[in-house]
Amino acid sequence: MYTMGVNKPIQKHIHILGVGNIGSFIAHTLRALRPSSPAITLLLRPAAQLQFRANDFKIVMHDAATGLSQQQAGFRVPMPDGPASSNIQNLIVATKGYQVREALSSVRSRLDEKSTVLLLQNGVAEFEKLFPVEEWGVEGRPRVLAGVVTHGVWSEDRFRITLAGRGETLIGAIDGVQGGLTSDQHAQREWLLKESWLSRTMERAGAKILAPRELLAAQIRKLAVNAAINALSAIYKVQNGVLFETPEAVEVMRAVVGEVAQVAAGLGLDGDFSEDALWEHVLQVGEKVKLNYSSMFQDLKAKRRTEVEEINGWVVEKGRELGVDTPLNEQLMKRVKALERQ
Ligand code: KPL
Repeated sequence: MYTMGVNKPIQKHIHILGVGNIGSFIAHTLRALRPSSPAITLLLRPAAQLQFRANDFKIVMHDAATGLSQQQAGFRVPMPDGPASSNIQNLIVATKGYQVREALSSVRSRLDEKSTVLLLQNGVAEFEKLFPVEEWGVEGRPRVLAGVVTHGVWSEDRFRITLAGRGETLIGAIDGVQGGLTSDQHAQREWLLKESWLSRTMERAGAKILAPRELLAAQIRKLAVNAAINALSAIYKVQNGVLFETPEAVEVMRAVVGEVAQVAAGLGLDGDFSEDALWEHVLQVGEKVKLNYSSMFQDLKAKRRTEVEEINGWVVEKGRELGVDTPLNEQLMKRVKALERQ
């Protein structure tokens, strides 16, 4: 721990941007850390601040496996007249994938090369797209990690979440779809994973740290899960588990995963990305989150834009680049987009 003056410890600080289901879950987990939990500021919009106030400034989590509910308090929220421009040391971005750039812009002046940012979206985060040199300069870009979250979390009300299935959080350094970090970048990212306070704190909170090359592989496995489950569960308005009990849905999901496998084959990943291996992974995660309502189901229900473009749409786009046909992913994307418009 860093110290200031004689004995006065400076509490390390994490800001969280995007406090929906996953953001609330991560904030709750970090706040519950013992013997010491970090200071956490939730960067909430004014309307959300009112909702947070109505919830007594607490995040309540009901764990469906144990039947227990736990509440965490002591979160900070930005003061209307506070030092909004102070530097952010550690930022977790848990917004939807399509909101990340805007979210980062909103705190742009508070981030610099000494800040560490952890991105927690569905889909595949691409460093150069999110932190373009024209906007950030080569030197000014923060250190960036990305995480893959397979916990099943849903909510009836804001800041009151249900952990319907405990999955895992995997954290790694972004290597880009083309891969190929320089050895300098590699060393820097190895350092980030092993030494950075944020990744060590996330590790204390149960996250697993991946070697740099493993992140993209984990993202693609998760993408197979989301591509198979999310759109169908949203279209048919069912819990994740219902899909696995319905033979027609299983057939479609398997074929969707087959398309992801073909795209993955073109990405030159380490490991087994055959249709069988990816399907096995989808079955394993599907079992853990069978009682959950997928994020896409929840988004459509709440009339929010979904992440279908970042999930099935990403498969279609990469497929085009690689010359792989992905008609089922395209069809699912179109159907969800049509439902979004209704
Ligand atoms: O990531 C998810 C999501 O809903 O977005 C799963 C793992 C499918 C849990 O519902």
